Amino acid sequence: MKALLPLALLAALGSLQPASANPATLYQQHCQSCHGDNRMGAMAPALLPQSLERLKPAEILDTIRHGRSATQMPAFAERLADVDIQALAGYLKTAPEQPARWSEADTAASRVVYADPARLPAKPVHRADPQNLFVVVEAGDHHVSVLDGDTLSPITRFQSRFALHGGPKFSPDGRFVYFASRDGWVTQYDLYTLQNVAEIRVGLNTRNVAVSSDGRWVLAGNTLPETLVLLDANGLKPVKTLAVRDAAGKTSRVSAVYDAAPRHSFIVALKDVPELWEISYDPKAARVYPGHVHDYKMGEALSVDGFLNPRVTPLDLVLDDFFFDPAYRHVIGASREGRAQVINLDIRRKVAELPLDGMPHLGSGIAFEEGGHRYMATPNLSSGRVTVIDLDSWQRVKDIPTLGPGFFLRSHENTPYAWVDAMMGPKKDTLAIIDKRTLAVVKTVTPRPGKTTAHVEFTRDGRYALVSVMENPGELLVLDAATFREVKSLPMAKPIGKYNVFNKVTRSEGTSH
Ligand code: DHE
Repeated sequence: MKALLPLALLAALGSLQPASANPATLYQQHCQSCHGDNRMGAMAPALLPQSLERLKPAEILDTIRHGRSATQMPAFAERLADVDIQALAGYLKTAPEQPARWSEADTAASRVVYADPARLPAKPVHRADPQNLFVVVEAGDHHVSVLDGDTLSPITRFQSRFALHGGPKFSPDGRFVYFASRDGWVTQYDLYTLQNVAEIRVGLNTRNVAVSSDGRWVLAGNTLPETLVLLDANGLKPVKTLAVRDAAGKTSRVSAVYDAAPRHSFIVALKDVPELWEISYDPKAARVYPGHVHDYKMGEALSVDGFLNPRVTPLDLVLDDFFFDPAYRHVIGASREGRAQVINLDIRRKVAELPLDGMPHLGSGIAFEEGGHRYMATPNLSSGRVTVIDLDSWQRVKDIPTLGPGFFLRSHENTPYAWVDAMMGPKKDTLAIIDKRTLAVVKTVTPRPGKTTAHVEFTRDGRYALVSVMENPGELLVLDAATFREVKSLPMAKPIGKYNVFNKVTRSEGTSH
């Protein structure tokens, strides 16, 4: 008969956990050589709480235990006790002992030039139409594929920085494409010679970049540190860094930066203060008030050069997701709490409130004309419907029911249809096809049952829709835009976004800019 241990002793034994080693020491011994001093990133990505906020604790544990395939991240399950792995995972979610800093000098020192922009050949080294290339971001193994848009076949594939996010942006002639990675790297890539031109790390955590419509500037918006970094678009030399703060000195993370081509300016959305900034890159820009617009008193001289300096529009709440009307005169902004407003960028005031309650994903909205009216349509992140708004009256015209909350909506001038996913809900494998003339769903397609299918971009002529099966291994599907039938599939590693040079540089109204 087994001896029974007293209950109190059993309880005490159960609460005894083997002690873990000091996680800071574990980090130095096992992680620092790749992930950098103070966890700021080196040849491997930064491991700061801000860099890891999109990962669930179980995913962090899994990566430490089993490594990451197709990268140099090894598995530690055999090398470290599980209690040490857990301590390390917890440690990575806490702020580092030394606050993470990234200065202008760090930015300047990080710049790498791979090819002298002045010596690049004038013509492409490939035979594809340079205006009809697609750039596809593959998140599964951090690569980018470049496709010939006529034959829809790959012409090259190259490794990118870790975790590219947001749309890559193109120079006005479509020759260069600029990528931003979540951990601060900006890359200029030449689509003629299929090589990197330059790279620079502008911060520790970056939202996105915008390229000026005159092709001279790249503006990067950061959340860590809270800065905007202006770069020369030809070679990525840093030009200036702006600290992002309000009149009272409260700093703000940047939510996103946009190029407002007709205004010759960048628009900057802020995450933590109710302001919208506009930075003109027109050399003839009117002078602006020095410091902050809140301090401005009528009659005072406007004494700072308006060129490349911010002009502030005060808001009555923080808006951080935006849709611009085609003329870039108005911007519809949505707050995290689900309120939406229309701001006129000329008079710098709110001109309408919009009843949008499904968490609209305005950044993915599209504009179109129908029956003499100008509309915009947006998917909703918390509700299965596409909301259509009349751009003249700022009225909600219709909510089109779909099979679930969606992330991306896309169309093209040459198709009567707009395509939306339902990737934020259980029907993540479906795409609803909406007729822009009747504002009704005409077809729902499920090309790969059970697999997340989203983000459509059309070919230059609007004949085919390219869709991502966002799995690893995943696929890039080509569907006929009129019959909705599949015509081709290319294997890819979790393709996310794809971007057609022509649609982007001509600012097709059915896609993002
Ligand atoms: Fe994005 C664009 C914000 C999560 C894929 N995303 C953008 C833009 C913003 C934004 C502001 C527009 C910038 C631009 O294109 O220059 N995204 C956010 C978020 O705030 C959010 C919800 C959370 C976050 O931590 O950032 C978020 N985004 C995601 C994803 O989970 C997606 C699906 C996968 C990923 O790679 O992270 C994702 N976002 C994208 C893509 C674009 C994008 C593919 C560009 C769309 C385009 O067609 O231009």
